[in-house]
Amino acid sequence: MSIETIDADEVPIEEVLGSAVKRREDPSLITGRAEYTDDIQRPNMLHMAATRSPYGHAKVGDIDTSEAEAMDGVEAVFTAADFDVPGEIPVGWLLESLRTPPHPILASERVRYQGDAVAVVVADSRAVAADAAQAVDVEYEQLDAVTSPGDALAEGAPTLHDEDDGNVAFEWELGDAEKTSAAFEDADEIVDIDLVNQLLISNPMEPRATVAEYDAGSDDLRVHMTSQNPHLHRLLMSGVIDHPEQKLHVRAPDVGGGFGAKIHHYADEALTALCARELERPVKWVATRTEGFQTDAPGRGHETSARMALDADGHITGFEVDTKANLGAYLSTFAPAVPTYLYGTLLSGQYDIPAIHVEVTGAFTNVPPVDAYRGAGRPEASYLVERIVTQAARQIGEDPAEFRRKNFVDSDDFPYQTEVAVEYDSGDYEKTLDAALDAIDYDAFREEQELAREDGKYLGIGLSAYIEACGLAPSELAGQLGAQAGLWESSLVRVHQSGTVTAYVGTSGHGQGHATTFSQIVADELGIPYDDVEIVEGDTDEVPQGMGTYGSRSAAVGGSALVESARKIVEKSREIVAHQLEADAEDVEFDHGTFHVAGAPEQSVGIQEVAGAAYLAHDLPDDMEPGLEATSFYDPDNFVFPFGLHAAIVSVDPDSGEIEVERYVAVDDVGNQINPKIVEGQIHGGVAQGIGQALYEGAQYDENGTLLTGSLQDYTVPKAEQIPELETESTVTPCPHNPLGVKGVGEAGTIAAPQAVVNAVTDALQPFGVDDIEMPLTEERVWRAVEEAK
Ligand code: MCN
Repeated sequence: MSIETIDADEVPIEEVLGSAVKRREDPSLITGRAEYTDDIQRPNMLHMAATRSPYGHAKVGDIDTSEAEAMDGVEAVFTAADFDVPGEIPVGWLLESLRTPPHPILASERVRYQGDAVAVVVADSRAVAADAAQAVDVEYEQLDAVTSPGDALAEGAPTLHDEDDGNVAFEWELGDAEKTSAAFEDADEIVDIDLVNQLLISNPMEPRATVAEYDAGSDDLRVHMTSQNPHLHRLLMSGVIDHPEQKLHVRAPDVGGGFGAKIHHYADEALTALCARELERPVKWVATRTEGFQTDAPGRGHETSARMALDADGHITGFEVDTKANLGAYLSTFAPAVPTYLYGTLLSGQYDIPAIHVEVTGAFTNVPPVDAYRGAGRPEASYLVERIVTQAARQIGEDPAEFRRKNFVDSDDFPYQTEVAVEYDSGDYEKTLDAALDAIDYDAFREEQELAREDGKYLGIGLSAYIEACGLAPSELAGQLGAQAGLWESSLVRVHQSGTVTAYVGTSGHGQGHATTFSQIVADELGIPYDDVEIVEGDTDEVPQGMGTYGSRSAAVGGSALVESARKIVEKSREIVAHQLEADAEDVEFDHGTFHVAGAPEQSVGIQEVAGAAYLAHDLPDDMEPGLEATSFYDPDNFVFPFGLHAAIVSVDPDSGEIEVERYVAVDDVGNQINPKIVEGQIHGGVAQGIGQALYEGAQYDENGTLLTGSLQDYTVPKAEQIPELETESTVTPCPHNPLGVKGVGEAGTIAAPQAVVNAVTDALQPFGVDDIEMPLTEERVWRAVEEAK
C-alpha cells in the first residue's frame, strides 16, 4: 500500500514531524531548475580530460605529449612530473597490519587498473580536450593481471606493489577463535558455505564532475563537485594538492545520486583543482559514462568460506568466517573500513550466537580502488548470514521461518552485546517476522507451492531477516577500529529577527530529501512553520563543519545535531520570556512555538516574537548576548540498528533459467519515521538495487584486467518492469539513544534484498537439489545449476 503525500501547509505544526509531507526539493528537480556541476558555466573556462591506461596492469615508459600540446585549443598537458605537490591520495582508515602503498593522482611508472590516469589535458572545449587526451602517446609494457581476491592471494599471483610482499593489504580478525573452535568440536551439526559477493558499480545517474576556480589575488580555490561530503573532501584535498584548508572551498551543488561512490577522494577532482590553480582559469571536468564504469570505486567483491555449528535442538552455537576482500589497485579513502568495521561487526545478524570468529584478508588486485556501494559491508554480512541460516534450516529439515524465530535475539534481551564488538540497542525481530509472514500469507504459499510443483511450475519463497548498523558514528568505536576521522555531525540553527529560520547541517544530501525531513525536524522542535525553515548543507563556506552523508547517518546523527541546536534556542528563548514576564525560567513552559508561564496560558509569547526581541536587544536579561542561534556537535553513543524481514516469492523456469519475482514484501523497522513517504521511497530504491545485485548486476573483468561490462549495454541495471510492485510495511521500535528515536533507512533495502531473492530461487529449485547459485542469477547460471544438479 503506497503512502499518500500531503502539502505541508495542510499539516498542523504539532503533526509535521512524522507526516508524509511532499518533498520540497522535487519541483526544482523535475522542472529542470536544479543546478548540477555540469550546469556551471564560467567565462574563460577550460575543460580537462584524462589520458587513461587501456591496460589493467602495465609498466609505463615514455610519455610523449608533443602532439597533444600542438593541437589547436589545447592550453596545457600535465603528467605526474609537472605537479610539485604531494599528489598522493591518503587513506582515512588505518588497521594495524595495513600496507599503504603510494596512490599517486597520476601514474608515472606503472598503471595498475584500466582507467588509471597518466596525463591530463586542458583545452578550450571538452571535445578538444578529449581528442588531445587520446593523442598523448604513452609507451606501455603490459604485465600479468589479477582481478579477484582469491586469485590475488594465491601462490605465484602477479603482484601489484612491493613485489616481496605479495598482494596482502591487511589481515584482520574479530571475535573469539578459541571459543568458536570449541563450539565446532561440540557441534551436533555443521553447515558449510562458500560464496561470492560480486563487485558492483554504483552508476549514479549524474557522473562525477568538478568545476574549479582559482583567485590568485586571494589564493582562494573554489571547487564545485558532486560530493557526498564536501568538508571531508576539503580536508583531504588540501593535503593532496597542498592548499591551505581555509583557502579551499568545496561546494556540492545538486547531486544526481551517489550510492557511496561520491564519498571518496579521487584523483580527477584534485587534478581539476590543480589545473585551475596552475593556469589561473576556471576548469571543468565531467566523467563520461565509460570513465565512471572504469574509475568510480566499485563496491563488495568478497569471497567467503564459512561454517555454522548447531546443537541437537537446532540452536546456533558457533559461526566461523574466512573472507577474502577485493581492495582493488590502491587503497581507496575508507576501503579498509568496509570489509572490517562495517562487515565483521554485523555477523551475528538477528541471532543470539554465543561464539563467532571472523578473519578477513584484504587483497590488492587490478581493478579500480574498491570502496563503499550502498550498504558497504553490511550487505555482505547480511547476505552471508541469511544464506547460511537458510542452508542450516534445510540441512536439519526445519522450516526457515521457525529456524530463524528460535535463534533470534529475544526482544527482552536488549541491549544485546554481540560477540563481534557491537551492542544492539533495541529490536523486536519476531514482530517483523510475523508481520511479513502474515503479509505474504506464508502457510497458504507453501500449499500453493506444492500444488504448483505438481503442475511443473517451480515457485519459491526466500526470507531475509536483516539487521544493519548505521548512523555512523560512534567516533569512539570507529577510532578503536581504525578511523582517522570523527563521526559526529554538526549543526547551526539561526532564527532570524523576522522569525524565520536557516538551519545549517554538515550532512550533504544527494537524493534523500534532507531539505524536507530536516525542515520537519526544525519546525517541530521550534514550533515555527515548516515553510519558514530553510536547510543549508553541502557547502564548506556556509556550513561551519560536517562529516557528510553515507552510512545512513544523516537522520540519526545530522537530525539529532539539529535537534540539539534547536533545543538550545528554546532554552535561551525561555530565559528571554521569563525576563519579559518577570517569571522564573523553570516556570516558563514551551509548547510548539509558544511560551507561557505555568498556570497562565492566556499570556503567551511566540518564539518568533522572542527572536525579534533577541536581536533588538533593548531588554534582555543581564549578561545575555543578543541574537538567537546555536551550534552543536552531536556524537552518538552507539550506532542505530534498523532491522526487518523481507520476503520474496519467485517463479523459476528450470528449462530456460528465467526468474520472475512475483511478490516482494518488505517489513522494516527504522524507529520513528520523520517522513513515512521518504522512508518508503528509500526502501523502494534500495530494494531495486538489491534485486539488481541478485539478478542482473556484476562487474566482470577478463584475465588482463579489461572491464567487460563497461557500459550500460553490458552492465545490466534493473529496469522498472523488472521490479515487482513492492509491498511495504513497518513496525516502530524507537532508537533509545538519540533524541528523535530514529534509525537510518537509506541502505536497508539494498542490504535486505539480495538474499531474499537468492533464497527464494534455491527454494524453488529444491526438487532439483540446487542450494547455491552465484549472483547475479543470470538465466545461464540458473540453467547450468539445474543441469549440473540433475
Ligand atoms: N528518514 C526518515 N525517518 C527515519 C530515517 C530516515 O524520514 N527513521 C529520512 C531522512 O531524514 C532522510 C532519508 O530518510 O531524508 C534517508 O535518511 P538516512 O537513512 O539517514 O540516510 P542518509 O540521508 O544519510 O543517506 C545515505 C544513504 C546511503 S548511505 C546511500 S548509499 C544512499 C541512500 O542514502 N544513496 C542514495 N539513499 C539514496 N537515495 C538517493 N536518491 N540517491 C542516493 O545516492
